[in-house]
Amino acid sequence: MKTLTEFIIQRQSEFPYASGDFTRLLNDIGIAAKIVNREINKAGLGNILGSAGDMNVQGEEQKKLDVFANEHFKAALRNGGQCAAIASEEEEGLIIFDNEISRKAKYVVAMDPLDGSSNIEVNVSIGTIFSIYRRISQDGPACMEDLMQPGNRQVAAGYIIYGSSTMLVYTTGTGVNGFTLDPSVGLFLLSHPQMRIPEGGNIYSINEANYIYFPEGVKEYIKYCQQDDPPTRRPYTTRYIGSLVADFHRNLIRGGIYIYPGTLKQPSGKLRLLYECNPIAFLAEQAGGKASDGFRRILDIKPYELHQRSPLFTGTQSMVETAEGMMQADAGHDEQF
Ligand code: P6P
Repeated sequence: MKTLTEFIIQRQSEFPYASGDFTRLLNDIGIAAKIVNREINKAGLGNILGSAGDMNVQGEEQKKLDVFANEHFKAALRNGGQCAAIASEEEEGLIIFDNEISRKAKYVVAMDPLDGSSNIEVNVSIGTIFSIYRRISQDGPACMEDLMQPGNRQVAAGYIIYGSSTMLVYTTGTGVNGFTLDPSVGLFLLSHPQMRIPEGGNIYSINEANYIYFPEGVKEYIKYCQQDDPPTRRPYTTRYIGSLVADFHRNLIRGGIYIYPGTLKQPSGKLRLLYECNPIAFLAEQAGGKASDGFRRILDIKPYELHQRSPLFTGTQSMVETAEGMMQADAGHDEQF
């Protein structure tokens, strides 16, 4: 089976930036992923579980593994020399690598070092999400402008899912490929070439506890999913892990829709555009699926700040379009919130 490095090098000729820098950048991410994976897999044995005793910029309790993952991805990207700056869920501001080598780096990275960390203590799959852009600024330190690019400017995006097995799934715009970590040799091996989201999915993923706060279009879509209509495989099955990477990965393989909509309490939703919605949207589209905020294509949204949030409807194209239709039909009739 082909290793991640062999795969990237073999396809390097397809990259307009085939200087080897991207290969090294993706490998840096792979190295950090293996280190984080090792800690996650034995989290119950050491002192790495539980709260770090601090809140992140989002006002969410930081877990020790959140901090561990953030530090290791930051170090791998800084030391690798291919990344000029990172935006991280665990960092309030832009982290600029202002050293001689990184100032000349071509890329910047937005990442969620450990998404779904509230699931760590209960041994449920969690993930790392990353999004890679070519910087806009020329030589010298990177700047905010480099991260304020719409998702359609991503050169690559992916995630690592730390589950029953550990996988790295990524795209550079020519399809989605999945690599499974063989811990016995410490290599990611190509196990899922050219992944495609199946049409005709019948799984919907949404936290229905927020039902009364949902916009009418979402309420309508949930009722649609629950109607008895065997020819369209309804009622659908509902699956909600509470870990975006795990819910998306299942839908990528089985087909389905994941929705985190805007609500009365959080009109822009909970998920962050830069390092959750954009990378997932790039993967969804590259696998033949779709991703929007219910109205606009996620990848066309121009960011205005690092941690801005966006509603997310993503997965099997026809399922997303049905949900969008209900959102848009209701949009003009009455206030959404
Ligand atoms: P809720 C995890 O905190 C996360 O950002 C996503 O991974 C997950 O899909 C979502 O939030 C879960 O949020 O409000 O349903 O617990």
